[in-house]
Formats: sequence, C-alpha cells, structure tokens
Amino acid sequence: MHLGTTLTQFIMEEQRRVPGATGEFSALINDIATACKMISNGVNHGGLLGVLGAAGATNVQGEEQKKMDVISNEIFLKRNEWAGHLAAMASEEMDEVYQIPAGNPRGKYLLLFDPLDGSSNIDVNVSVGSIFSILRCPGESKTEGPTPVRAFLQPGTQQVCAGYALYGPSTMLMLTTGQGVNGFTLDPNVGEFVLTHERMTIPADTNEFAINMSNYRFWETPVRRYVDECIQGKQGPRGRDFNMRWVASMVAEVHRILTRGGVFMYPMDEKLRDKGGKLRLMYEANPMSFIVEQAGGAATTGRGRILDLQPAGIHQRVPVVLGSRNEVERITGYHLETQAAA
Ligand code: AHM
Ligand code: MG
Repeated sequence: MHLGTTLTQFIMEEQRRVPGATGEFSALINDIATACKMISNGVNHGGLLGVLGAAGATNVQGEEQKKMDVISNEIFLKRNEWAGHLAAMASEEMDEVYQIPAGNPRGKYLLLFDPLDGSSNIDVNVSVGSIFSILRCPGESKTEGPTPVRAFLQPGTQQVCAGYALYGPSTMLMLTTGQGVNGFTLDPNVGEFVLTHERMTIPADTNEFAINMSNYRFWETPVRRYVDECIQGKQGPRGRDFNMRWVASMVAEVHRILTRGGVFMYPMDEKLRDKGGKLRLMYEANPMSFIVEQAGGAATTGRGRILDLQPAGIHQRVPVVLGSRNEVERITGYHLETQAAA
C-alpha cells in the first residue's frame, strides 16, 4: 500500500510556503484533479459507457469532435465554474471565452485547457490526456462584466501553473508551479492522486526523436536536415543511431520525454503555413513548454522560445520543438542558420 503524499497534501504544503496564500489555488487544483479523475473514468470504461465514436459535430478549429471530447469539456466546465476561484475559462472545444455563470462567485484565476488531447486515439484504445494552464486574471477583469479575450493574452512566462493528466496504463497527473515538475499516480481504489514521480528531469542529450514522418515533403529545410541526419545514424554526421516514436498524443509524447528524454516536433510545414502551425499555443504549447523547461528541457518554435510569445488569440497555433535541451538547441540552430542564409 502506498502511504505517500497525496496531491491535496502536496499542494497545500507548497502553498503554506507562499506568504499570504489564501488556499484558493489549492482548491482550484483539487477541482481540476477531480475533473481529470472523471475523464479518466470515462476513458477507462470506453465502450462500456457508450462514450466512444464521433459526436457528429466539428469544433471551432474545424476538427471532428469525438463524444469524449464533448463530455470531457463539459466535465472541466462543471467542476470549475462553481467554486469561485476563476474569472473565466477557455477551451480547445469552445470558440469563445466561457464566462462564469451569473450568480456564481468569481475569482482571480483564468483556466485554459484542452480537455481531451490526442482524441483521434480514443477509439483505438491508445493513450490520451488533458492539458491545462492557469494564469492570473488582470485586475480590472476580475469582477466587472464579462472577462474579455485580452485578459487571456499573456505570454507563457506568466503561467502560475501548468499540468497534464495522462490516461494511459495508469492515470497520472503532472504539475508545475514553477518549482520543478512533480508527478502523481491515480490510485483508482481510493480515488486519490499520490506523489510517485518527484522532481522529474529531462536529460540534455537523447537518441530519440518524435515527428509525424508522413509530413516530410511539407517540412522546411532545417527540419529535413535534422531528421535526415538522425536517420543516417552511425554513418551520418551525428555518428550515432537514433530511434523514432510517434504516438500522435502529445501528452504521451511529452510524458515519455519527461521519463527518458527525447525530442518532439510538430514544426511549421507548407500545409500548415496559413494556420500558423498545428498545435495550439495557449492550452497545448505553453503548458507543455512550462513543464519541459521546469524539468530542465527546452521548447521553441524552431526560431524562438515558446514561453516568450505574445499571444494574439486564444486559439492561435504555433510550431513546436521541445524536449532534451541539446537537441532542441541544435534544431533551433539549424532554423536560424537557414534564416541567416536567406
Ligand atoms: P487534438 O488537440 O485535436 O487532439 O490535436 C493535437 C494532437 C497532438 O496530441 C498530437 O501530437 C498531434 O495532434 C498529432 O497529429 P497528427 O495526427 O498529425 O500526427
Ligand atoms: Mg489538443
């Protein structure tokens, strides 16, 4: 039996070290954790609960919504709209900012989330996850009128907390509040997340890369160069063999990198240029970049640090290169060389 630290205990002990902390933040994390437990339950039961398959609609991004996308979004909203910690929410599954219902108390935080990332994997019983990011709501938006989109448009460096839940062989919750990255495993028998992975660190070097190779013909030169060099292995300029993985669930990909290192790329390509990239800045790239940096890794667009970007919209997309520091720096260097030569 694991009698370790529970998530609630961990967050409360961390908060006690912050002078003037009101406990609001701890309560918010608890509500997010409850949402993740409920989603985990839905994902684990799958066909038994009738939650697999398409919802028959597309989201704001024009992507097909799965039933479980819609259910997970609803769970996040319902678990977080009542307690008074939030001024507003934003989700991958909703076009507009979600306002706290009239009559409910409002608080000082903003919550952004992708309720079920990698949901193309849900029907084939492969790992999926939830990703979230917490910001402080700027002063004037906290109590008066609807919270405007501009309240959310803060660079990733301003995140108070970021995390993800991975619904894999076990359900895990990974968290950072800017003091390193800690991981909790859900004990399904007692319904608690328990601290199992303390202070996770990403090795600076790696022999493993992750990218959707089917986009090769659309990539930019620096990405082709990097991947070509990896594939040439011992015979190529890198002088060593590389391994490749592609789960198509960013949460599973980032979790592997936190566990054993690696580099993950969803770079700019010709197909994506008009959209700005594939992954969403505010509820995918920013929280994952915060986690990766807090574990000693790096995260860039190929050109600059993701966390420094000034967002222009809540659904903005960006190219993403993240993971083991030395590889991310190499790939970014290749982009900058190409840019300088142009
Ligand atoms: P989603 O938010 O619609 O699930 O899309 C994001 C996912 C990431 O988890 C994953 O890295 C990527 O899309 C996979 O894309 P592809 O299907 O092009 O391989
Ligand atoms: Mg997503």
